[in-house]
Amino acid sequence: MDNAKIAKTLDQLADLLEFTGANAFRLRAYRNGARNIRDLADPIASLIESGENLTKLDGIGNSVAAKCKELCETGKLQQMEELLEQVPRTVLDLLNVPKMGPKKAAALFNELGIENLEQLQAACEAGQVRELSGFGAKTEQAILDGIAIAADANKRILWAHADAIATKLRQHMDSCDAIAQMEFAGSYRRGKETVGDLDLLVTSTDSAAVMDHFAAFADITSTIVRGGTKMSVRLDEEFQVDLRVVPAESFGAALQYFTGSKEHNVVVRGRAKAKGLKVNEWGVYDLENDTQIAGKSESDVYATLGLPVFDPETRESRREFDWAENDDLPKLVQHKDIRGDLHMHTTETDGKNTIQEMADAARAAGLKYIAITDHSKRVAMANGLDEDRLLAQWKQIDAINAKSDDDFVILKGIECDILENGDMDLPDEVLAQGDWIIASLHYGQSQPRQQITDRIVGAIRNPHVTMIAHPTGRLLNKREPYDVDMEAVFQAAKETGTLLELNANPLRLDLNDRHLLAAKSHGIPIVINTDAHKTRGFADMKFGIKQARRGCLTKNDVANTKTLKQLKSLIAKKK
Ligand code: DGT
Ligand code: CA
Ligand code: CA
Ligand code: ZN
Repeated sequence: MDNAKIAKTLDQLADLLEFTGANAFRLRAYRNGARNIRDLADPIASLIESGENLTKLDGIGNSVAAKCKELCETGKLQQMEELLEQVPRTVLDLLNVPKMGPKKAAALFNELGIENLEQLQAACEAGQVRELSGFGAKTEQAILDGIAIAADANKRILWAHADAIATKLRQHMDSCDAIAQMEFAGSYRRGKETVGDLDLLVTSTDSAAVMDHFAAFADITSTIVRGGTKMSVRLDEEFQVDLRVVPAESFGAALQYFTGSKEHNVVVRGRAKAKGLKVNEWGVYDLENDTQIAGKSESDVYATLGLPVFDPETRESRREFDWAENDDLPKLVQHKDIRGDLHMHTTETDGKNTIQEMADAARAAGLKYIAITDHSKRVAMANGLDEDRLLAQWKQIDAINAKSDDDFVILKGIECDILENGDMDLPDEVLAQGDWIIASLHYGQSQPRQQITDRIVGAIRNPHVTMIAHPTGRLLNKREPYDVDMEAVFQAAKETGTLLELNANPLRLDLNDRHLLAAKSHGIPIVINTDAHKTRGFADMKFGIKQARRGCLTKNDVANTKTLKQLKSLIAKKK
């Protein structure tokens, strides 16, 4: 069992205990343990195997250690099974409603008997929720607004999560001798930010052997259907994987078809028809005599239709067919193009590593420059920096740069909060002394559209601000974006030469793909940043790259592919 699964189970245990009114101290211990286990570099399972005493780890006491051991040895928790007899599992869905803490959810369950999202919706609509103490009409409306996001969270998982599952499944399938070719298709291959299910395609002459091997994948908890060429299973009782076994002469056609998107395929089929051809998951056929003329490889299929092999990330029927028409397909940005990372935190605020450690890790990851951008003082929870501490940190960065013996450079930055009233959290004369000033919004996120827009546009008009971080504030499956007029943001960014971020954190991926495409058409440079809070956070860059490709960005559209010199001239253009 991997650390993410252990952490998730401990969190669920704490949540379930909350519904039964268990003591707060125990709950905190489980939740703390879960958080620490998520951050751990070593797999808990192998620590246990090598006889390590888990209580030596930060935030792990006796009770958490015992639960970890039980989970790794038996795959489940006895206590959890017992709790699930008292409290239905669906009550956990209530916790996916934004701003719904475990206390509120427990009150809904215990006082109104609400066990799932449908019942929650009905109770809100009947005005019962507002009658509970600590709720009120406003909370009731907020819950009602949030039910859709909670329902979605049940259906789709983050791309990063799907990627972890796909990687593990691929490893498992690699040892199946009956498989000739294998590829994941669907939204996962297209790099969509959330994935509904995984679609795995293989070629083989022995479908039964492939399915037997697939069925032995350890995370499968049930088989939905097994037929001659298709098998569907559920992992952990929630996530679905579809396996399709196809003959080699159809592999390309199946890959093209099942990669989608549906909208992209509608246009592809139209193309075929206009040429007197028919295309489906088995191949491309001549309509006149019904003979197959392509299907073995994806490039054959597209070539027969007079089309290029589109990067999967662009197959959404947005601009790709126009680009193909004009022979102007963008060459999408790649991970190896990235030269710097311009948003990260250190131990000075809520990060886990020092400036030096972040710099060393960035060097090791092949970067040429970084910006240290800790929080400003408004973010008190993260011990945000005031003027004095910030200026002291910048001095320290000067000293580290001075004694460095290569050309790696640390830029002096800050992630300065845009306050509720629109002011910047730090004075202009301080911001003027930095190299790289990020503005972002963490408070007052539910203000009305005009107010939020004014705050962000106001920050863009500040001559010292070089970039807006996570411009819409959304958290996938957790929180809707702020209500902001993005067209106004793009206009102001364009006029002033302000850069916009694509935050690579798999939970954010903010800007989204459509916004990136819009920013690109305005000529606004995008910066792909990890917002790393520890050295391992740099690994998130790959999620940002995927999203940038979804937004059809080229190397030239991305500011942190530039040399430091080019980047500095971009910063100098800020008005
Ligand atoms: P997901 O799983 O909801 O994240 O999104 P997809 O795109 O992976 O959708 P999925 O798994 O239902 O189907 C995979 C691909 O197969 C889809 O992108 C296009 C193709 N496909 C599936 N069903 C249909 C259909 O009824 N019509 C057409 N034209 N294509 C389909
Ligand atoms: Ca799918
Ligand atoms: Ca599917
Ligand atoms: Zn940040």
